[in-house]
Amino acid sequence: MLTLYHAPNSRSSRIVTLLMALDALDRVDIRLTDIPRQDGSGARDPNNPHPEGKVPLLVTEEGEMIRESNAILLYLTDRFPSDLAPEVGAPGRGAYLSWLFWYGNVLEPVYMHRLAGLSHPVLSASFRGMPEAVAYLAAGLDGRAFLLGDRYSVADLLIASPFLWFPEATPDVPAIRDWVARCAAQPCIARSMEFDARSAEEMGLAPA
Ligand SMILES: N[C@@H](CCC(=O)N[C@@H](CS)C(=O)NCC(=O)O)C(=O)O
Repeated sequence: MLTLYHAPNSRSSRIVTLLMALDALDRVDIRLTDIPRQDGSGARDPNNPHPEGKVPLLVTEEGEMIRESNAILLYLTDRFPSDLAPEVGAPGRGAYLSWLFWYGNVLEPVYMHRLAGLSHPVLSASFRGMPEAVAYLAAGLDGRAFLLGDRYSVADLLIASPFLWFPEATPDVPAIRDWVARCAAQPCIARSMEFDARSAEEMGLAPA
């Protein structure tokens, strides 16, 4: 069985959301894991084999470790094919891969730079900035309900995730705000939040 190291209300919640959407929660052994949180609570869990003690971490039946949210999402959507992600060779696969990797390679760094109040010519030369990221996202949603077309996909699950955690960070662009609301309304989101609330209680963590 696959094993997922998961901390409630963290980046690994996105993997639980996918498992909910795939109805595949029973295909994965979910190990609830403590992590150091930005508010000073929590601590590294010695039972978590992630090289940096982070989550998410997926371990395959063969003992291979897969780290990084987008790599894990890709692995799981390839392993459990569904209408949430185009398979290799299917139309939309290129866009799917591009959005997954754009999230990790561009959106998250740019978002963190802004949160930290950082600006530097080296950063903007490599990543551009939030206005460019917002414009790219808005262009991607032009004439579409979701990033890959008229159907919710794992690209939406991942890229909308920071705006579901921090709604105040949602760009003030009607197409993006409406898309975030459509993503938030997916049943897998509510199911994943319920799972996290139960897991947090089980671990004795404060509610999110
Ligand atoms: N780029 C990684 C980031 C993973 C990450 O930073 N996870 C946080 C939880 S939101 C964590 O485990 N923090 C604990 C720590 O930094 O020790 C991914 O998306 O998987």
